Amino acid sequence: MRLALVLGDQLSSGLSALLKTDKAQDIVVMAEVIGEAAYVPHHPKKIAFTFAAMRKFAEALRAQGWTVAYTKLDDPENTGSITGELIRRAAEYDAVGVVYTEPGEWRLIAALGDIPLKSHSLPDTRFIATHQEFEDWAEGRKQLRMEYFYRDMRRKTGLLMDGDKPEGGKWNYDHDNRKPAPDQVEFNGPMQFTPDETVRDVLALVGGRFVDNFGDLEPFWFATDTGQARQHLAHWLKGGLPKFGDFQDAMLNDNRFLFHAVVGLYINAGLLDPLEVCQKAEAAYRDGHAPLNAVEGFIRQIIGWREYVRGIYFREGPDYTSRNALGHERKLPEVYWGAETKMNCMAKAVQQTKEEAYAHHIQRLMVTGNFALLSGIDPAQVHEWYLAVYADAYEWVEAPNVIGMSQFADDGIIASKPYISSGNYIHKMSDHCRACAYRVQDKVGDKACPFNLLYWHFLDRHKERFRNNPRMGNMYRVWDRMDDTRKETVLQEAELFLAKLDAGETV
Ligand code: FAD
Ligand code: DLZ
Ligand code: SF4
Repeated sequence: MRLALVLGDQLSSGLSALLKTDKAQDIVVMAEVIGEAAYVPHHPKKIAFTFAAMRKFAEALRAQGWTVAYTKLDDPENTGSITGELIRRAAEYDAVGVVYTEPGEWRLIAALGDIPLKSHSLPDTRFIATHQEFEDWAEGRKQLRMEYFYRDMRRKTGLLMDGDKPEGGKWNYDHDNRKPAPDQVEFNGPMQFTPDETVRDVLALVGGRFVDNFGDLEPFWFATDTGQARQHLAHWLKGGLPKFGDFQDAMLNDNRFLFHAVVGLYINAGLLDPLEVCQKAEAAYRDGHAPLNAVEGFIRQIIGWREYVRGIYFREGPDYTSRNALGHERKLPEVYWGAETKMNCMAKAVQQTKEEAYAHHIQRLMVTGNFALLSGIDPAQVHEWYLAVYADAYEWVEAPNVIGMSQFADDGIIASKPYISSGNYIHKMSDHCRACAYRVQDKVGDKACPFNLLYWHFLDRHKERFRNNPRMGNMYRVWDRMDDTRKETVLQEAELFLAKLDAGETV
């Protein structure tokens, strides 16, 4: 008899550890443990989602005939760690060893590798590309650009293919996407579920144990099993997908989700299969329900970006999260933990993060990420924040997005130039600036938008590194043409702003 480990983000009936064990004799081990719940201060909604989905998945396995040894967080025998639980259960059941699917984090891979039990690690087959396929693709390339990898994934899955050609003649329809914020959003957002008994039990547990963590536990409306997640997906495919592409990058004061799918948490936890999600989106295109730019854009996020960042995480190795190519050392400001700020875009993104454990891609990249990069915040602290606060955050997907794409701390493995912008970009894509104490038009002075000041400060302090980057030439030409007195004022005001930030003053 062997143990089959199922982690909190492995809640898929087709998990390799389940396929390679036998429900007639092997025992599934699942455990809510403080080691996983507290290695970063996860958002209470994320912890509740994980535990509720784990409990329901355990029930579903039992209904299929599995024996599940499930440990609840407050069980008196709980040893507090995944490895501790495996050792305890191995002794209890006299197991000869443990079978597990590779975890999505180097920390757990190392811990399981050291376990004093006969153990067998299996590949996580819930992804489209294997590690070897990504390695083969990356081998010998000077630059690992997502676009080319994505095309291979299109060919491999057959999604949006017309024979061996891309549907519609182009691989990528981003050109038609990225419109500024719409006046009206006809979609009423993600499907919301009333907590059932399992969820209510978990809410009581999490509410009692994680009161000090950043984030609101309630209202809690996430789907917590595959059936609900599929209902949520169907609701979005009908109402959200058709406009997904157009307004993918837009932000609005009074609409947190716009046309986004809010499926990351369900796919990453295993409740939805990424291929199934993409096939359903493709069917919406083939049925004439959604346009190609929307469907291609959505599918690219999943079989392109999602697979690509995973490839990078595993290729780059365990030290990836401690990279700091730009030498940024500033402490993460309290603004990220909800301290008052006059910057409306930051206030909106952080408040929404606190209430929903969710922000969409552009809020993460061009508001909170942009601000951290421009301000020179230590990327390891930025990484921990993102890992903690989003319900969809697991290291394999979060770290490449934060360390690589957002903070350029990997020295350009993922991004060919830093994702930085002045306030102008936020102004163009949102209505945030209209309701802000700062003035986005002001480049200097009392009311100058901090993003405007910090943008030049960043370019100036990193000029040796970026001046010759072909994609940044224009930015430096504008800076070079500015007269010296103006440049000095900009830099002094940026310094003053950063000093206030460091001193914990309201900025
Ligand atoms: P949609 O906008 O509706 O997109 C659909 C799906 O595409 C997502 O659910 C996701 O599965 C996939 N996807 C889109 N962009 C990416 C991407 N860059 N990398 C990987 N998958 C992508 N995504 C996570 O799943 N977990 C994270 O911890 C995470 N951290 C991020 C941190 C930063 C700084 C940035 C810039 C992006 C991060 N992303 C992360 C990617 C993206 O922001 C989220 O996947 C997305 O916002 C989730 O919301 P959604 O389901 O509504 O996505
Ligand atoms: C995120 C999370 C949390 C909060 N709690 C648990 C837990 O108690 N037990 C568990 O098996 N998994 C949990 N997870 C998910 C793991 O942290 C995740 O499997 C690893 O980070 C690898 O991706
Ligand atoms: Fe953000 Fe600047 Fe616009 Fe204010 S003015 S919302 S700080 S971009």
